[in-house]
Amino acid sequence: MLRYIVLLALLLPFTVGAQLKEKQAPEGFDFLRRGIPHGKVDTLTYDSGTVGTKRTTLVYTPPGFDRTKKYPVLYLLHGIGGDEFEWLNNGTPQVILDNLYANGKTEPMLVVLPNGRAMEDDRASGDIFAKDKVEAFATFEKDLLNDLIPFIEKQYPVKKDRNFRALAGLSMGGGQSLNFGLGNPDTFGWIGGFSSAPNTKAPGELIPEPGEIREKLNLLWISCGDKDNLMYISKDTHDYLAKHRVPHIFYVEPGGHDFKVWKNDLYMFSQLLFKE
Ligand code: FER
Repeated sequence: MLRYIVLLALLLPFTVGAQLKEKQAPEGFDFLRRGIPHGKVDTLTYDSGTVGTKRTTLVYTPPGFDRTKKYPVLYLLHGIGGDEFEWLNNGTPQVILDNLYANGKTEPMLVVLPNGRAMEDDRASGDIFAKDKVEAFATFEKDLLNDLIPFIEKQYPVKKDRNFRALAGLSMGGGQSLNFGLGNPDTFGWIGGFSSAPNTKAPGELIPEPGEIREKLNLLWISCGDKDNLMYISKDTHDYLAKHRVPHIFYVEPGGHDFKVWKNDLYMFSQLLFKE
């Protein structure tokens, strides 16, 4: 019995809810509100040495964006059926974040919405599960680290430090965030996998050195809808992290593999970013 109580005490800080003030986003969190300051979405193209093309990225700047200040950055990644417009069209992150700022609930940050399919034709057309297209999601690690981040840091007044850089995404983008984030803990301090897909590395490969991750990370967030067929990926990752006592949040919410869940994730996750 004592053994179980000790185990529970050890696991408690790492599991759902401990750090979360709210269980879910309240009604209206994603409604466009008049009479509050709004952020802005820019469309930019950057030269990708990785792909050898010019690639498009969207960048949300927060309400009252001031070029004399320096901001933290969240890189927010799409899924297998999406592109750089997926979050904007289906997840309205600009509305969710404007509302959070208006309520004083989140730190001002830039949100970069890249295209995570790093290949010449990066549209989500044809067979989106084709081998070359799936591989392009892995190639994006180089594009992100060597092309996109340096570009963003030249174009915008941002804090160039792991403590002010977050990486999160949905499904394929969740797998990318866990793979690239945990593989580059000196680059990203805040990592979120929403309903992470089978591109997620196996736990032992993802976190070969739990001690390093335990020391370095500011936040590791893993979430999934309780009716999502891909739950086993998040659950296996969570189990491994718990076993190796790596602090993280495992947030299970009602829902499937869809934007209702991912909007809620963004609402919850973004409030934790860049805070003590
Ligand atoms: C798979 C199932 C789902 C897979 C990818 C996904 C690469 C991605 C889903 C998404 O991004 O929504 O077997 O293999």
